[in-house]
Amino acid sequence: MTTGTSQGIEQRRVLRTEIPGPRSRELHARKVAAVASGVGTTLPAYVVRAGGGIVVDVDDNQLIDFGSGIAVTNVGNSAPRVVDAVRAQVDDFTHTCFMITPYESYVAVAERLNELTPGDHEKRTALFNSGAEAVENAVKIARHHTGRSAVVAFDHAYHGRTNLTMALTAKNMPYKHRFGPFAGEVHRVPMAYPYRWPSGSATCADEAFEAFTATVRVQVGSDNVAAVIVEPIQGEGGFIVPAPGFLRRVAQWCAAEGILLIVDEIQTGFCRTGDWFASTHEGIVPDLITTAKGIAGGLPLAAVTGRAEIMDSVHVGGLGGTYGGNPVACAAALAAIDTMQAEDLCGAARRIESTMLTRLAALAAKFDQVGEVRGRGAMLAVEFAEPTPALAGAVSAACHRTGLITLTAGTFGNVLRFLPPLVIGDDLLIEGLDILDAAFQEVLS
Ligand code: PLZ
Repeated sequence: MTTGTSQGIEQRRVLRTEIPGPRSRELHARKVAAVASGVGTTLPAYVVRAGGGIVVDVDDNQLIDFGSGIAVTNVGNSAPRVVDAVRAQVDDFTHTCFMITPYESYVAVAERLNELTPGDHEKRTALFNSGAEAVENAVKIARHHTGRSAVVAFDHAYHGRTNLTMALTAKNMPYKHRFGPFAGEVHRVPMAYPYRWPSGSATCADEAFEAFTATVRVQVGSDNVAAVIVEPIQGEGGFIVPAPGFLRRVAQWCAAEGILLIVDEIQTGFCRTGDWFASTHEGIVPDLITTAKGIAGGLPLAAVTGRAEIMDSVHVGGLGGTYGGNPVACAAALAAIDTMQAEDLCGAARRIESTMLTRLAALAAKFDQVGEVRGRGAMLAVEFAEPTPALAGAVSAACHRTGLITLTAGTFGNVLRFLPPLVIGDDLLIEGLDILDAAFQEVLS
């Protein structure tokens, strides 16, 4: 666990100016003039350095990171092993294109993913650059293997911003609005979302499963469906943990119908939920699994890992891309995975859960605007009962002003989500939770 300093940065909050400070505001004026306004900014404090769980801005403020760049820096920012591996790789070579002249690190990342992902069947992996690209490729592979075209996705799902992944993503604003027409053959089914299930959480899993099978059978036809794609905890949708048993039944049903199960672990993967992958908690073994984000400690890398016979059904040359599995990103991934193993970051995520859940439950008990506290490991959230962004936005803004990086989520924008780096020290975690308490107090009482 990171205590004291990390990458030379003391692991505590320091506020020297208001947030954002004067130099950040200057940079932000340049951003507004130069960068397309469609690219938003959650907290316009411009970063100069980061290490462990601290982000340092241009005004020399030290912010506590409860976002990890959206579940990416699980090993901490500029994790020492990642920094060393990237430096060494950049010295040796930066790019050849794996499809032209290959190198060992790509193969080694594939071997590690084949071993770490759920299921002890034979697997193969292909590497890409972003989560959306991995999802696109998982769908390509599933279609090719099955000879079927339809894909089924869930309410509240998020799978990316490219054309096919926009079609898979559920929420219109901001992801899809006026960006259509979208890719065809994508069908949507209800998610077993206990907190907002109309007849209550007790009936949620059964009714959602009935609705899922009925929709697929009646509206799509099971034998037209190549794949069902699901996040084992829905990320952007609001850290929705599916009702117990729901995903297991979906997985069993898919297997019986010859439908492939693609589990999107892009946000949940790499120790985030207290295990290597959240599928394990659900007792499901994906046919194909997509990973990205936490895989490489901040360098862009993504993967599709799956059953060997499915992955190898694609003709030679059918998968690839110029940068997929770039050697610098692969070096970072091997170092990030080593870090997770050496420092038992799955155990760290479980410890973060026990510290944070107690504090979040206390907030829920104190403020009746809170509807539910939920999540797993270091992927925890507070959903406000009112399905509007007002309270989550106001609490998050209060955190930002006082030096804590927090993110919101949810179909209704009413979820505060917490994704601290898994190396965060206890002191920093508690300091962050104290700031959160004060923000709740300021906004809600
Ligand atoms: N699948 C489950 O969480 C990315 C999106 C941020 P990329 N989530 C963060 C934003 O607003 O763009 C994500 C995810 C799941 C796929 C993706 C897409 O991954 O690397 O952003 O393409």
